[in-house]
Amino acid sequence: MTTEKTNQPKKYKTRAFIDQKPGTSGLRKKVTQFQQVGYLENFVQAVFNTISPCQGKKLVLGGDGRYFNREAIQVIIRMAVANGFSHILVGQGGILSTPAASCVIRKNQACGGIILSASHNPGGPDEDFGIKFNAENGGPAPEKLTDAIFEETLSIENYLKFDSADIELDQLATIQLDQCQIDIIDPVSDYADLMESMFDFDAMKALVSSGDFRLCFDAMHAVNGPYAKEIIENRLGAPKGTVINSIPLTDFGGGHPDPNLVHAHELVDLLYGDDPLDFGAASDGDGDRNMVLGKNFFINPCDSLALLTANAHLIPAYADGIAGVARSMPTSRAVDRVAKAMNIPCYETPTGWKFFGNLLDAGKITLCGEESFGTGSSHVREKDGLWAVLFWLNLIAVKKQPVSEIVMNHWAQYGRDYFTRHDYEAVDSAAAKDMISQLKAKIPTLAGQVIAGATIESADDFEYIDPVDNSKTTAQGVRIYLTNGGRIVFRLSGTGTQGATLRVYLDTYQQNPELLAQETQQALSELITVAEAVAGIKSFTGREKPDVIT
Ligand code: G16
Repeated sequence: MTTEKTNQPKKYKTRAFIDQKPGTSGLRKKVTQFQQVGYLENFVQAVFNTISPCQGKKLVLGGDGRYFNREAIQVIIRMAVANGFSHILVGQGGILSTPAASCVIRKNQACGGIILSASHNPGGPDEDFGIKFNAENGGPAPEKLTDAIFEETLSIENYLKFDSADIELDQLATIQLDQCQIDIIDPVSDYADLMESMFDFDAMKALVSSGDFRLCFDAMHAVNGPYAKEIIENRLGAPKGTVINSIPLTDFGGGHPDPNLVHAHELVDLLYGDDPLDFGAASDGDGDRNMVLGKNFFINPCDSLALLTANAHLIPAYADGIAGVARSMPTSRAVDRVAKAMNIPCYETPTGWKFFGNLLDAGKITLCGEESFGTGSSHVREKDGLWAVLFWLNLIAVKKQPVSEIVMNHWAQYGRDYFTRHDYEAVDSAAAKDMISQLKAKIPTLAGQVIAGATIESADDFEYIDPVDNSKTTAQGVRIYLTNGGRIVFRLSGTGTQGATLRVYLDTYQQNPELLAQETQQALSELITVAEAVAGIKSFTGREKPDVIT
């Protein structure tokens, strides 16, 4: 153990910032905003004030390794010590994936953790940074906590920080700083052990080392590289080089660490070429999102949730059954059909992983997921990219079928929910808000109207009452249901850092066996026309087409 010399904690005067309201997942802003004097410190002090007293408590700290991660870690350590924490667990190199942070918080019974990430948003000096607080259950702070943190940021006048030298982050060590023990921990091992305890590693080893099954995991130069190397290559024995882009870089190699068909193009090329691999997967900046691909085959995240639910009994961790499932409102209703057949409850929550926390803690659900490439379970309180990939590998090892066959068999049994999301990014905020408010104004008169040939059955602005604590969350997106089974949802993203991002979600159900293998945009083309006719997307946004289609 090394002991660092410190001075007394200093109380620094600061001025409040008015823009520190956490969004869907923490506070996300440009790096340059975080670099303003006192900006990071104010938010961190607001967190500490909200959860005070901090004396004697344990805190977990880590991030996705993006630009400004290391600097922020040093600041937060000094502040945490000055605020009286007795123990801080920091991922080596300042690294902890979001699900691993959740795992470490739970395993060590910490009072919570600070995770530094802007998820799938790009990194670098002119790109994005983010910070979020996870509570003692390991999950994102619920709304009442983020609201309280925001209130605190508006009136903050001082923050506490020690004046001490930087902590060495790259060596596993225990350092005593004043009254606080700081452990630099291996960021991977606890998480990898948890995964090994949940899945049938023997069956998966046989699959990935058989030579007949070729796979690739694209870590997208982001945090999951070391985790995927340890689990997929070292513990499961996949050939070296199976994990690509495995070293976390501060700018993610200049790309978007967003596992979708657009941004994970290096992986997509390997799964859709002349000689495609059997299985491909990618995860995002902080390791909580996932994309899974089969040979020439994309698994929509909504379908993935439905399939994992239907097949959970084949996985050791869920062999005794699952209590229930949940999906975010815009996610397709594919999982609802499976839950109905299994006679288990299915909850519909607002967008944001924090809304699953109470349901998981209360044991009402075991699996949950979102259209935004997030799937997870009660093993931690975050969505978990690598867990979803391992779940799929375990499933393939048991079923001994190609990915496409597994999915098509599922559609044959349950029908298929075609789903797409159209994103209009960085649009003028006022225009986007205007579009949504005009749409809301139309809600009372929409039912019964025929628009672009489709009859509207009902429309509303989604509200959620948490079944555990009865808290109410309003204005979570405009839902329009058509009599033909189609659904359109409009909402503004809560994770962007520039202007507004309009998300239009479209899904429809198809049972006709002849029509289960259509191209998604084609299958949804009529619904796309209705969405434009009802909302006037082009005229409000000034865009002819979406920037990103997933
Ligand atoms: C976060 C949240 C997710 C949400 C996603 C998109 O994910 O944890 O629950 O679905 O943002 O949110 P929005 O539509 O408001 O942009 P991540 O992976 O970005 O942390």
